[in-house]
Amino acid sequence: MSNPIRHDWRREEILALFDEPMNDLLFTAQTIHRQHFDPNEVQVSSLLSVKTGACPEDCGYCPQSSHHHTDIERERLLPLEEVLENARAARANGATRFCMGAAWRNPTDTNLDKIVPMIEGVKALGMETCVTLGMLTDAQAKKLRDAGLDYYNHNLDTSPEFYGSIISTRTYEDRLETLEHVREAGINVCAGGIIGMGESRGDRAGLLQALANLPKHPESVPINNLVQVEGTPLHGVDALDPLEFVRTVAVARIMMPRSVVRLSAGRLEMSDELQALCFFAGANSIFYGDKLLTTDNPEASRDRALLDRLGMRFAETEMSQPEEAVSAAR
Ligand code: SAM
Ligand code: DTB
Ligand code: SF4
Repeated sequence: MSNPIRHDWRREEILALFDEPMNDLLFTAQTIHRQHFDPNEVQVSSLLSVKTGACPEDCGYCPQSSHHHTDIERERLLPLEEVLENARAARANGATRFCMGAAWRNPTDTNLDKIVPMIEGVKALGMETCVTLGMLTDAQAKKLRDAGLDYYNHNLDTSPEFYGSIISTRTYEDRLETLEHVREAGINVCAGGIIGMGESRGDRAGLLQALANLPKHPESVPINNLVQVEGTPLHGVDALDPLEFVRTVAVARIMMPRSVVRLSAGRLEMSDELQALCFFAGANSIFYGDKLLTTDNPEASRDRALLDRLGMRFAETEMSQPEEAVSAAR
């Protein structure tokens, strides 16, 4: 059975998937998942905030925005050696990709000159590299490509309609433009969003529609469950039904069959059983290590124990395979 890679999803069809009985939805998602991936492998990335806090943007979910009053200790750009020490520790723990995040609206060219040696240094350790630095110009994306960057993370966060209720300092169009620059430069795209921000199911469908209808599906799609941080405007918003999170992962898997879907922020609050369901729904990547950017992630030992119980293992670097190769291997 083959399913085409589509870029013409309509909102009603996506909502119809969300509305399916859970067992039907999960069965379809897992069937598609198996056509493209080893179902027992998970890609592991570790995160490091290389520049924390004092961000001029007003993203309502984010503890690092200077518009909110949170307990974040602001930090200048970390020295190269400290970044590499963290990357070595992540590698020793089993991570294959190292993602560096900076609380910037956009990097200046001087900022970028300091990020380039970090990318080169992490690559020299034999790890894949990812950075998330805010908006990029065309020339900046090319500079990152020339440094050997493997992935650029830039999330659409939510549907175009809900976006303005969460962020006022930049537009959806701004986000799409950066994604275009990253794609044109030939860097792998990592783009996803956050759910549990008080959005409707229509908004969750709208986020997945915007991602899947990009000219090429992002290679990596992080689905974050909002981490509620005191002092941010979204602190106290009604928590999402966990099964709705599983549904969102399943619909993402069906719509973007070859993308690696990351069960991203918010795992600390999830039971092992809920995470197992997310893997069954088609999630095949996690952030691994005790910390995300500023908030906590499950301890590495808990994740290893969970994957062990599930009979799952860490993937080597390249996961996505052409359908023929997987079928031939069966
Ligand atoms: N400043 C850059 C940007 O916004 O693109 C890069 C860093 S930013 C912290 C990276 C992503 O983290 C955001 O796009 C958002 O999707 C996610 N994020 C931030 N705060 C979060 C939270 N409290 N819960 C879940 N995800 C969050
Ligand atoms: C993504 O989609 N989630 C990560 C990563 N990309 C950069 C960030 C999650 C941040 C959670 C809140 C924090 O730790 O500050
Ligand atoms: Fe700044 Fe990124 Fe946080 Fe928005 S999500 S406030 S851009 S660090």
